[in-house]
Amino acid sequence: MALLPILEFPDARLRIKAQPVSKVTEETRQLIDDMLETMYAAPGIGLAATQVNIPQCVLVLDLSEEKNEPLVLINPELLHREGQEETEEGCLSVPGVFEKVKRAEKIKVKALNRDGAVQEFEAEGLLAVCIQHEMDHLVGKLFVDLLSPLKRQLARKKARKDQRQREPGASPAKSGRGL
Ligand code: GNR
Ligand code: NI
Repeated sequence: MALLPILEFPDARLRIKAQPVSKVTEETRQLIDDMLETMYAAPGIGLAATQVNIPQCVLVLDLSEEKNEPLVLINPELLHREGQEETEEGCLSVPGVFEKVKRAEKIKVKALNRDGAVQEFEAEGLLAVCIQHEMDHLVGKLFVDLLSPLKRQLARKKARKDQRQREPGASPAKSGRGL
């Protein structure tokens, strides 16, 4: 098992469209185990392979309190979506930014599991939100892309500012209002 570095906005590699997994192998399962470890350590409730610089259609989730109910989706497809809900989202690749995003309230998903078997199920609430958020990562989309231009701009500025503060010296902070 290994902790994988998580790419952060505005890294261009977050925009790469992931390729479907042609065959679920031991290598895929190794990636899944590393992704789960990375997600739990972050900590987060979901992680897409794109975020760890592996452009393959693989995502992991765990919304349980005990962090012992991992969900693995390989080559996920949305078969159905209905309703709309607004939830405050965050993203491990956009640290420090939390904004409300509108998504389908209920979805039906088809995907392979870690054994390569087809699974089909319905999801709603935070699980549905999270699956849609992770599937967006697989097509190079971030939740900040769904915000109004003004909020997206603010998110971009905040991300830059936070990055400067975490890596002092890399790019000196501007004076004034920090924009
Ligand atoms: O940990 C995460 N929490 C979260 C909260 C609300 C909506 C989506 C998410 S996903 C996020 C982890 C992440 O960035 N996955 O891509
Ligand atoms: Ni994310």
